[in-house]
Amino acid sequence: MTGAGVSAESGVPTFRDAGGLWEGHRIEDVGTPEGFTRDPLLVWRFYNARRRNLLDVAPNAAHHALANLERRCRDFALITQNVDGLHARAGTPNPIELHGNIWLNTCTGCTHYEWADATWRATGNPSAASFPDDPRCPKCAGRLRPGVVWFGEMLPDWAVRRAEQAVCRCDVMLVIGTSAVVYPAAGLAHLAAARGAFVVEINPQRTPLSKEADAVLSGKAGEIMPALLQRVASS
Ligand code: BV8
Ligand code: ZN
Repeated sequence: MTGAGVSAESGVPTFRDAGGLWEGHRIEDVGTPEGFTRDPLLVWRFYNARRRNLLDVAPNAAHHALANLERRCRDFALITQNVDGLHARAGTPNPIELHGNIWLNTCTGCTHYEWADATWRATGNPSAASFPDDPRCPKCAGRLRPGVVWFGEMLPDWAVRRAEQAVCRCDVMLVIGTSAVVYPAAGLAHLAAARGAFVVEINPQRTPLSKEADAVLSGKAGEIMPALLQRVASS
């Protein structure tokens, strides 16, 4: 399971590190449905700024090592709290995106949804991506919102179910680059431990999970994951 730290070496700001995404913004204003209802243009400015930043970043060695590890493992699941889509761009076939995807737009008035970077995917030209500040639904003209999970919102059922099945059957769970404070995602590591998995935390900082993990590898994901892959490949 990964958090924002796995994308830090790609140049994507984390949330709670110094200079992180939440600085300059109150979570209540840009990370909740109430904030979106109160000021949708502010929220769209926040998400469009993140989308623009993502045009200039690429998956890093940690994303690639995880995609490579999956190809070597008989039974592997990649769970992420991240919405940046970098695991998929690194070749992970079916990332379990617990908190949605920043490139998804969903309609507040009907079931319509669309990929905001569809033109980019079609043309391979990132600058073709558009960033309207108040996008509307082509079906009902309702306001579109970013297809992410905000605080106080339920996570997608399919994602929680797949994630729980994976952590209940795994022998080893790597918890990479997360401050382990946001639930229910953070609870997955505790569930894995309770089911007897060997839980490894990979993070330069200690977190509330550190004392429960079976092993803590202190360092950057972009350095530790390739080394771990090397060890697995040679064993
Ligand atoms: C829910 C949106 C049921 C997408 C995010 C009171 C009222 C209502 C709810 C609650 C409440 N009290 C608690 C809750 C539950 C709440 C919660 O957990 N709150 C916490 C903060 C106390 N959770 C929810 O609301 C969830 N829904 O519970 O629904 C419900 C419904 C109603 C009422 C009650 C319950 C929804 C949670 C999802 C929220 N959406 N983001 C987006 O814009 O991205 S959360 C946001 O934080 C991101 O998704 C992010 O993924 C997530 C966790 O952050 P991290 O990924 O860990 O990132 P962070 O910056 O924190 O840490 C980075 C780490 O990386 C650090 O440890 C750093 O050391 C490390 N690092 C840095 N560089 C590197 C590195 N590691 C490795 N290598 C490096 N190079
Ligand atoms: Zn609609």
